[in-house]
Amino acid sequence: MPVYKAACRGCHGGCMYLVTVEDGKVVKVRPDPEGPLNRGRGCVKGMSIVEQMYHPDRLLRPRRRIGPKGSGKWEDISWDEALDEIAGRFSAIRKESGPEALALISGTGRHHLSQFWRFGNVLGTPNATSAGALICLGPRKNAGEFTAGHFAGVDYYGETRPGGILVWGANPLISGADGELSFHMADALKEGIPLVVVDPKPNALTEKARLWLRLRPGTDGALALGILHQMIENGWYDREFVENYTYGFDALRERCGQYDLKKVSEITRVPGDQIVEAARLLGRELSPLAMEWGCAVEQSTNAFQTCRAIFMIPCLAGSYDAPGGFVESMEIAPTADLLFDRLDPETAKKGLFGDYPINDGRLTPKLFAHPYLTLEAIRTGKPYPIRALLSSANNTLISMADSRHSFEALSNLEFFVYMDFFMTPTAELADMVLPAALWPEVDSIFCMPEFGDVAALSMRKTVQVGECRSDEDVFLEISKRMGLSYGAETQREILDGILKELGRRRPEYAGMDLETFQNLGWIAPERTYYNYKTRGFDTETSKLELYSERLARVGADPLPYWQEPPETPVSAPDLLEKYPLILTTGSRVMPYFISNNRQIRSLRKLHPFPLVSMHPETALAHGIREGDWVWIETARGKITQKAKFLPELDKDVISCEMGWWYPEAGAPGYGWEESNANILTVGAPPHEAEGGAYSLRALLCRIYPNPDCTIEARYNAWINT
Ligand SMILES: Nc1nc2c(c(=O)[nH]1)N[C@H]1C(S)=C(S)[C@@H](COP(=O)(O)OP(=O)(O)OC[C@H]3O[C@@H](n4cnc5c(=O)[nH]c(N)nc54)[C@H](O)[C@@H]3O)O[C@H]1N2
Ligand SMILES: Nc1nc2c(c(=O)[nH]1)N[C@H]1C(S)=C(S)[C@@H](COP(=O)(O)OP(=O)(O)OC[C@H]3O[C@@H](n4cnc5c(=O)[nH]c(N)nc54)[C@H](O)[C@@H]3O)O[C@H]1N2
Ligand code: SF4
Ligand SMILES: [Mo]
Repeated sequence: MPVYKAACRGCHGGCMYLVTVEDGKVVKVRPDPEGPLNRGRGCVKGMSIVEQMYHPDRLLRPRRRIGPKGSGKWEDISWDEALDEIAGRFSAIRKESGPEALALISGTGRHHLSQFWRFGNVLGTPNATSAGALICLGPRKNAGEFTAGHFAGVDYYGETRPGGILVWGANPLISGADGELSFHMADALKEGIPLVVVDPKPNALTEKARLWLRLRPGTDGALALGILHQMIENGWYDREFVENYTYGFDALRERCGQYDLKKVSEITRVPGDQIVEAARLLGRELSPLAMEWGCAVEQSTNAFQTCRAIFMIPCLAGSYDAPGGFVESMEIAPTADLLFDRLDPETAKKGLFGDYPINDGRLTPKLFAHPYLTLEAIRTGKPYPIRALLSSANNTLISMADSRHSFEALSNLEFFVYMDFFMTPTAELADMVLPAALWPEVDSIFCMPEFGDVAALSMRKTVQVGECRSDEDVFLEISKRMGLSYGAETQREILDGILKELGRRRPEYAGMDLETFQNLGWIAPERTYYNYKTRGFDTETSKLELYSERLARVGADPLPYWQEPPETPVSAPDLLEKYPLILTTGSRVMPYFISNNRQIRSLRKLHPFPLVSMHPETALAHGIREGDWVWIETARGKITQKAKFLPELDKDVISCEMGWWYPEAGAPGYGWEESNANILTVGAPPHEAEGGAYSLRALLCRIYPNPDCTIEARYNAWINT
């Protein structure tokens, strides 16, 4: 029986698997003991791939809606029919209303994301957007690029082990890889590598941490500046590094002076002595210092500047690109060419970017339409109508802020094409649904340029399931049928181009063809450290830019600053009487990836219901016992989740899960309004000034019991069928 090496993409990815195929079907998968990142380890998501691939509800062929929108009535059609209709309607809209009347939406980083942006440029529309990006990884990555010229990650792989890890607004034991794979954090814990954790909520890491800073949600920027202030004033930083390799230290020092201990402690609720201790540990004692940070710091109206401040902590400690430290991204393999030059400059100006310099081309070459503003244009026809939308890998109703707003917008589309593995509540609003290939069904080259990447891995098409196709293949086909050049005739050409560029960057792999790469399964070049010492930083000043002239030139603050989020006890005291509690949403759980996998029974059994965490005294004061279903209500609406007690949580902080819908509730709604955190959130301005991020981690809410909830009964009737 053939056994193939293939990279799993059940999360952001990185585990190599051995995939056994029998009679054209995948029959078994097991983590590859030699996988360079996972070394024989895997998680429940990866291990459930056979169940996912052959699930009876899997979409296997394209379908077209036959009833009214949202009626749940569909007919199967052929790919030819589907692609011709899409190409025909897109071409007509493009001709009548301009390419900007076509929009694209995606989500977090999947295998086809670079080609998603490429497809937007090929169509000639600047209105390509994502429900992730500007509240996930974008701000962290931009902070890295605007400060050091590159992003950085933890060096778990070299001979020197980290001397300490700062874990900020992330729970990598569960959410890896959003940084490195979770196994590495588990190993670090076992080895006793000391951690400093910044999180309002207790978890397995806060329990073991040398220091846990339990801050008020949404105050990360103030805490980071407060820690930097203590590091600088107490001399707990690497003087040699600062003198030789940084730009703007005195200006940063002056800015940090505004964040004295008393003020920061008041804002964040972290006791002053803990802020000082954190600065000492991070700046001096725990060396080399590595850092895992998460999207919690980005889902805020202060995202980018908070990320800049946090990024500077391991840098000032002298641990940037140090063995065992916070190491520069190796950028081993390029992604597919985004073909920016295809976008007509006049059309590009019409993009729905908002007045945000990170998105509108003033600060980076990559254009990024704002997801809320794009949905708002779809909803209202202003500033101009968006007539068609193609959604690839984004369950908008669940993951985008303000779900009811998304519902109104998507219901208003003239032509909506949606691509996924399964039907979802968002799919039910579409006119056409396309079946997407899962990871063992796609050929691709994968490397995590965003993280402390150490390998390029092979994604491998091992079998064909139904008529499922990869998203990138569909982008190429639509382009061809519209008479637009995709810059390649086949996906193979694009992969060959990537290998060619890889060989240019790493001459030891020059001339390698796809078959060789796929048989090897991966390549893992050696890391070199302290690259800045030989070639300077990849910034305009060749230094690490604490002060950024680039930001100053577009009128953005050249130094990090902090601002209170728009809906907190401090900024919206008038709401407190009705909504006295602080709500943060998110908190990943192991079996799911955002809104995926709720229909995979083996996974669902591991975590059948969404949990809302609260202090026991707060619960009791509201008549709630542990395990009760609870209403969580904000000024936007209410949802229900099951109560979990956490005595170490602040009494006025509530934390609920995101990503919930109920496949067992059936079409067309699948219970999308019942437990979906984004019923509670806000996508409308005020946004973050630099990139337009919005707050998902600091809102005001109230809670009360929901004694009549039928979600469990419905689940029990379904789970063993
Ligand atoms: N198993 C699994 N893995 C995943 C995902 C998944 O859904 N499931 N999702 C992937 C994606 S897209 C991403 S972005 C990452 C996300 O992974 P993480 O960044 O780890 O995100 P969360 O687990 O949502 O939240 C992390 C921590 O932030 C804390 N937090 C909440 N509010 C605040 C705050 O205001 N400040 C601070 N400092 N902390 C706060 C929460 O208590 C939680 O412990 O995970 C990726 N990996
Ligand atoms: N309230 C709140 N909202 C959040 C967050 C939060 O913490 N709190 N987190 C945010 C973050 S960090 C992110 S990144 C976004 C993520 O948002 P998204 O990445 O858009 O996640 P989902 O909405 O789960 O949409 C993913 C859909 O794509 C499908 N899919 C997966 N892989 C593929 C593929 O290869 N091809 C196709 N066609 N479909 C695929 C899945 O089956 C699923 O239905 O959500 C954000 N929303
Ligand atoms: S951690 Fe991610 S890449 Fe590894 S097995 Fe799980 S889902 Fe797959
Ligand atoms: Mo994300």
